[in-house]
Amino acid sequence: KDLKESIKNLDSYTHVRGESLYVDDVNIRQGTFHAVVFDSPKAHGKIKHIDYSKAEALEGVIRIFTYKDIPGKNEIGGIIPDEPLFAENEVHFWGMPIALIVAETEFIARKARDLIDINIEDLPVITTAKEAKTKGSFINAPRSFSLGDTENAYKDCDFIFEGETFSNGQEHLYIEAQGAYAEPLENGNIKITSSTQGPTAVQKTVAQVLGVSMHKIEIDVTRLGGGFGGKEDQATPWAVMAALATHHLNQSVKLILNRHDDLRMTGKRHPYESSYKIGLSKDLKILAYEAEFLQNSGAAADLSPAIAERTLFHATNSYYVPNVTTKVLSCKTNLPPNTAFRGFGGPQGMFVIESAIAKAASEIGVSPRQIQEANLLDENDTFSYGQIAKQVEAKTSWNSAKNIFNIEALERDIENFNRTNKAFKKGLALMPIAFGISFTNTPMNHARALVHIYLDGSIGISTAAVEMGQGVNTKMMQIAAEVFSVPIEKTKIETTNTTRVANTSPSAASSTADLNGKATLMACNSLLERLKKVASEDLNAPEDSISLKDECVYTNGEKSKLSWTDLINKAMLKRVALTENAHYATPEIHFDKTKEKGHPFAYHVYGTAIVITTVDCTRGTYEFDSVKIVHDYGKSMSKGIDLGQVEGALAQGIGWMTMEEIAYNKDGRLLSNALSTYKIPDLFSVPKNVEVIPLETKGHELAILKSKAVGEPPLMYGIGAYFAIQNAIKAYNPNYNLKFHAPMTPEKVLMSLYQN
Ligand code: LUZ
Ligand code: MOS
Repeated sequence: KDLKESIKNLDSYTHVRGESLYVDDVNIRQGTFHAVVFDSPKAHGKIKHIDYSKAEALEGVIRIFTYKDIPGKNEIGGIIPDEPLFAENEVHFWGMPIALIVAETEFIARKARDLIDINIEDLPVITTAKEAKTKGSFINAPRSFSLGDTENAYKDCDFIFEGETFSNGQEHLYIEAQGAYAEPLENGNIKITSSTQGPTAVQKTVAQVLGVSMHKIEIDVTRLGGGFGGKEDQATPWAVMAALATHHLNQSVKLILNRHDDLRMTGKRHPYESSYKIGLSKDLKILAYEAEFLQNSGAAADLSPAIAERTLFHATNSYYVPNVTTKVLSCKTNLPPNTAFRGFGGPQGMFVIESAIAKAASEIGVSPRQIQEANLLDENDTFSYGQIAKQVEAKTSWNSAKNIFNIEALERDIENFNRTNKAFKKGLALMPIAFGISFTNTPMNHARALVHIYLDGSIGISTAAVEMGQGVNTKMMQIAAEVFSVPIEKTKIETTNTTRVANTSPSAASSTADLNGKATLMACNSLLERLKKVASEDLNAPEDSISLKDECVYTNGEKSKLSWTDLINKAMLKRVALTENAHYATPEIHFDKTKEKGHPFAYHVYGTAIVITTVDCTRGTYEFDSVKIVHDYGKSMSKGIDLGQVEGALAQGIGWMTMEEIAYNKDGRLLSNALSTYKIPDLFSVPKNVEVIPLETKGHELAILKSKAVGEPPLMYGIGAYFAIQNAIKAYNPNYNLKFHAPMTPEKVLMSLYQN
């Protein structure tokens, strides 16, 4: 049996039985307290007065903690130290934590929250990036990438177009809200169960806020009910608050946000306001491209500077443009600090160049697909950041998609449909992607694995990987099962715990399986070498003749008398170590921020999607008939899991581009604050038909078992949905003036259909 073909996400067994453990399922110890966060009811202002007395007097309230109770630093910022755990004298966004109410029950803590009186003197509220730019309100200095010479290149262009785009934020909507459970151990040590993608960030920040050493703080993660980037940085504050209360009360404290609190207090995908200038030759080559990206960073840096950087990395998507100037400004506003979200700034960058191409195509009077096709990356082309493109699959995936799905026939069918239908119009768009794999911050690209073989031959594996539904645990088990040739049931993934694997990077950047998988592979291979030596001595056969197969030792391909468990027993008797710890750091990558040049990515993931939509021109509603994809998995090590990642990312990308609409009012209050006002794709709105064909390639050496990273790249296929709808609108209304303002909600579609 081939595990690559047949393996399922092994978490599904406990999921469907309702037995999977999340933070809220931790067995809480007797006497555990429950906490609720008191947050700012204003987006910007000076705190004049807070009266906690009525809340404190409520029966069952244990204590209310504020910044005054912090023994260490009131600072949780990761990249830039600009974010307090609790507001001191000013509030900077609606939902900013001010205090933690600890009570005997969550219900009491919530009741107490309503009894707090706060008086805030209003300060001016900035909600948009443009406004922040006008007022000079920034997180940090702008970043800029350049290749060639755009100024000169425009002189050679036959066509030049300029325009503006907007893409809105996106709510992560992990099914499991943010939360943590802190318990006191002896000697002031604290163990925290956290729903985090980054256990080390939590450990480090707890230590910093409590003013204790990291070794006193243990973080444990079984799995998350989704993360999508929302728990890369923003799982931290809740864990820190729970730990702070535990530190003072010497009692366990549980803090789980409810959906309303989570939506209001946490940051989202960054909205971007951008402008572009694109120059093309008569034969549709993009000769020059300029873009300025205004990132709405929110009230603190969080991961914004890294996200801004990735926008620049992906500003030209899968196209080769010889002359590029891009600039990104992280604009400080009074929204909750926006944060990592699947794609990490890449999708925002790609939307702009796709908009520029759509605009150019419409003005020149060609199909956008002709411009896309004329500019796809080739082997040895240079990205604007200096990396030379290798093993490029831009054209292969594009041509495969066109051929396999017969693009001419699809386009003909749509033309026929549109000619014969008045009330419904169809639209089609192609969406090629190229996404760089690695943390763009080179030092983060490392991981470790700790592998034990127990004396009965079963195997326990600890890594830095956090399971969040992406199936990484299954992939890690597959690696061990394959190296030792034992059934996957003989392997187990332990919880992600900072005492077993320390100083870890978050599970993010699509890199978790690559980094932790390579470390696991190294650890398993070291153990295998050791075991081969034991077998060689025992069987009196040369080491290089030994192999393992189906739980047996083979010599020169002949089955020996030694079984896998016999071999482990022999190793024990010979006092051979059956534990190994391995460290992996991605080779070859580097980046020089002073020059903004380097080779930041281990490799790129490519693919092409064809998105087909039908718009109801009476109502403005739309459906997606089909999405047809040729995707570059490399050599997928877990076909079912990887297909699931593509399908899920696609739905999420389509949601971002079409129906998910975050709204703040001008006072900075979140209006889309419930699932009645914020819609994500459900079973009825995902594409009716999704076909994903793997591109045949040889895979990449830096990908785990040549199986390329799959978490984020397919989200960007969803960008095609915007342009497919736009093409359907054009088919109905020749007066429609192209606008690039995502999401393309039914309301906007309706307005566009009847614009004249
Ligand atoms: N997180 C991060 C990420 O810290 N650095 C990255 O480059 C990244 N890329 C994608 C998603 N998360
Ligand atoms: Mo991320 S957007 O936490 O990979």
